[in-house]
Amino acid sequence: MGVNKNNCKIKSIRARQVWDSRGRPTVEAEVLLNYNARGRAIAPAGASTGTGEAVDRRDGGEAFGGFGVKKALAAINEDIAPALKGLNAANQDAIDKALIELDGTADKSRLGGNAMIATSLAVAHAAAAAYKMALWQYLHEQENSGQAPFLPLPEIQIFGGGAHAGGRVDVQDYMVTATGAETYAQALEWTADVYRAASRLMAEEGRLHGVADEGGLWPDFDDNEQALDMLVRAIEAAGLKPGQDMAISLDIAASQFGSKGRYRLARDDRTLNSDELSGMLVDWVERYPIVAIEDPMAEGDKEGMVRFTWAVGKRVQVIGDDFLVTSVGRIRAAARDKACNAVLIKPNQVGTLSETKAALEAARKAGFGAIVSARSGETEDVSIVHLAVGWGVEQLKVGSITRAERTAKWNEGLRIADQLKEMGLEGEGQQPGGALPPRSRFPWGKGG
Ligand code: 2PG
Ligand code: MG
Repeated sequence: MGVNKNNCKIKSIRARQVWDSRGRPTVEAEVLLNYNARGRAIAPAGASTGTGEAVDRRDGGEAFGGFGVKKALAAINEDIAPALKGLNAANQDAIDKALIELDGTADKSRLGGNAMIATSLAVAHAAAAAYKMALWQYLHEQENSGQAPFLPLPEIQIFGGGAHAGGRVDVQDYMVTATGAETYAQALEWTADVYRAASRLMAEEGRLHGVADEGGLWPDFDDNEQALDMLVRAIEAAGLKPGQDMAISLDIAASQFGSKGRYRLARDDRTLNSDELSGMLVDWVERYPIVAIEDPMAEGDKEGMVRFTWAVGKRVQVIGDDFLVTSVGRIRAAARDKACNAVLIKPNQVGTLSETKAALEAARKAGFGAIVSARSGETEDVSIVHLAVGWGVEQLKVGSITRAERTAKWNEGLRIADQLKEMGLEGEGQQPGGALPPRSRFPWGKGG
């Protein structure tokens, strides 16, 4: 890549407090290299988190409802900055190893997963800047896969529920995914049509309460299934064919309303055991154009996950989020047990870029699908889009198609699509607007 290693030496790192989409403080790290290449990244934050996630370090106490990040900022300024000074930012593995050793805990609780991921990503941005490349391109070159880069297929929220919308429905994310779209740009256009149609239908029926944490409509449904009917109607009202052009994808986030053996669906006023919840979801898969279900069971309900995957795993993606927490060990175990067939990849769940990449590689080795994902608390940071394109990940989940912290990511994908075209990197015969991954990479594209 022709850049003097010396140019990539870390000169300084500083942290600053910035604000996220829920009005909470969060951590931004800024890394400066010799000759002034610079990189910045901001840590996101979840609301429905898996217990196995890297610790999101917060100050507690009165200020900002306990969500202050002064200690995480101090960890960067006082511990991380001196430790990484002089290291080569282009050697991400060595940087992350240094971070992990400095932290010294299994759950990243000493420095804080938020301090660590902001630093780790900022280092990658700075190295890419030194090479005068966008982050996606820098990562793609390192992949050396010989594959033309493509844009990920978006999974986009239409209704928000669970912990993101005051529990008005129990299921957390009702999303659509444009399985029939030719390009990334078209996937976004179709989704915007569905969102608008859903918004109109909901308002007409007096079921609209505003927007939820990730920009999806905050709905008032009588039960969880009604939301599925509404989604199908909205897809049709947008002039699209449910199941062909546009399919449904759900994040049940079941840990939020139950644990092994007892799931309380407040909206439906019933309590189900693991078998019954699985049965309800299998029934939904039979009756609705659903192609993916995330965290169908609580994170500790491995038997439930195995049963559900056995029942529908050939046709739909069964995605582990809280269940896998971007952990290599958990992904391997899930593959061995056949407890799911896809993984959500969230860098802040694990705390460093190298460990995120390792999780992706473990997923690929297991034959799992992969979805790079934002968190419910987000900012203008668009790093995850670059990770998805640079690493050749098939899918991207960012929340809805409204609110700037969400559209910042979708829009960055549009810019990257244009850049691929400018650089002549789009594969032969591909449509402008960013090619999507081949359908054969998805369980629903394999015809059975
Ligand atoms: C999830 C995410 C995004 P949170 O559960 O997949 O929807 O939510 O960031 O709150 O964990
Ligand atoms: Mg989830």
